[in-house]
Parts: sequence; structure tokens; C-alpha cells
Amino acid sequence: MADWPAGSQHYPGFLNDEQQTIVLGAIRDIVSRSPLFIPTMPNTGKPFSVRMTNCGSLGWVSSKMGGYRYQTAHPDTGEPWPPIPECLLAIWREVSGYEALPEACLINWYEPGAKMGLHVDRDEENREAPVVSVSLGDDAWFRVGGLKRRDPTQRFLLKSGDVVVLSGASRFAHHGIDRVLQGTSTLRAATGAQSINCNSTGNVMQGRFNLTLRRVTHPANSA
Ligand code: MD3
Ligand code: FE
Repeated sequence: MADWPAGSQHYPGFLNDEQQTIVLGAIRDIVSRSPLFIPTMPNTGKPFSVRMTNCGSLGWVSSKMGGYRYQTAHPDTGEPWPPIPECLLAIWREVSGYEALPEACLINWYEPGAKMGLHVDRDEENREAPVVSVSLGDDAWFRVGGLKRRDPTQRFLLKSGDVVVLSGASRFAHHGIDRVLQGTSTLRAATGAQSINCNSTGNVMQGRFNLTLRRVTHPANSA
């Protein structure tokens, strides 16, 4: 398979099983306080197949009337997003190479059949900071192209525990999720945890979470 786009870095298995379980526990905690919502496409109102929530001072949302945007409150509950857990901030510090901490962590939840069409992440006013992605649960076929929508694309398998850093040119490359490979996850929730996204036998997670850490605004003391 070919290389990842220039400016991006793929760290396969960056998180070991124990670390993945810790992050999954933190995400479940966030989802219980800040429930997954169903975003809709601007204008058409077509629902996404991916469900979302956020943590951090800002969260990404999309709706028919409001379009794509960052906001401080959950679109359904009106509550502020929970803070970004320390275990995710630690990943950002380790891999981002960026001076300031992320403000947003978008939590994408893929049930069987969910996918994400080819798009560019360009709703952040800060265009310099990288985006850091963490995958948990089922494997997924990730598609990435170039700056133009028609540029040729390649696909890569993203597995549980993988971290991807998007900076430089790759930050504005088209990308999406073609398919989640149902039943490939071996990730177990922490003992005692119970949730909809877990089967009853052995507490193995079914489905896929992707977490994207983002700096949305410019840091106060930089140009
Ligand atoms: C861009 N999420 O939330 S991870 C998104 O798996 C999003 O849920 C996907 O795209 C997901 O906006 C993809 C982020 C990612 C990973 C690798 C990339 C974005 C990328 C490589 C090049 C450009
Ligand atoms: Fe994206």
C-alpha cells in the first residue's frame, strides 16, 4: 500500500489495549453526560449515519438551518460540553507538536453501516494547528485524496489504538470513511462498564469511535 499523504503521520497501535480501555472509559463517561446527537446536512436536512458528541470548550455540530459550526453547548441539551479528558490531552501533547492545547474533541460514533463521505475539515479559524485522530473499536477503511475533490484517492485501514496526525498539506486533503468492518474489534470495556455499544458476552465493544482533537481559535499570544 502507498504512503500516507505528505504532512500526515500514521502511528499504528499508538495506544496499547490498556490505554485504549482507559480512553474508551473516558469517552463512555462523556457520552453518558453529553448524549450522541444525529447531525443533519446543511440545507437538505439529511441525517448523517454517524452520531456525534463533543468534549472541550467548543464542539462541532451541523444542522439543516445552522450549517457546520463550532459552539459551546450541546445542540439538544443546551449544556456545555464536558472537558477533554487528560488521557486525550496527553496524546495531543505527545504527537501534535503544537504550542497550545486543543479546544475541541469531536467524538464520532459508527454503528454497522455508518460511513462518512469525502470532505475537507475547514470549519476551524486556526488553519495552522494539526488535527489529531484516535480510533477505537472496529477497523475502518479510511479514504484520502488531495486538495481537489477530483484528485486520486487511496485507502488505508484504521485500527483500534491508531493515531493519525494531519498537518501541513494533508490538513486540507479530502477524506472520509468508506466502511466499518463489523465485528473486528476486540476492545473490552473496563470491568463493570455496561453500555449500548457493547455486547452482553465478554463486554467486547461493537462499533467504532473516532476522536478528533482540534485547535479551533488562534492561541492568545501568537500572531
Ligand atoms: C484528513 N473523521 O471527523 S479521522 C472528521 O474516522 C473525520 O471519523 C474521520 O474525518 C473518522 O472530520 C477521519 C481524521 C482524519 C484522519 C486522516 C486524515 C482526517 C484526515 C488524512 C488526511 C486528511
Ligand atoms: Fe474530517
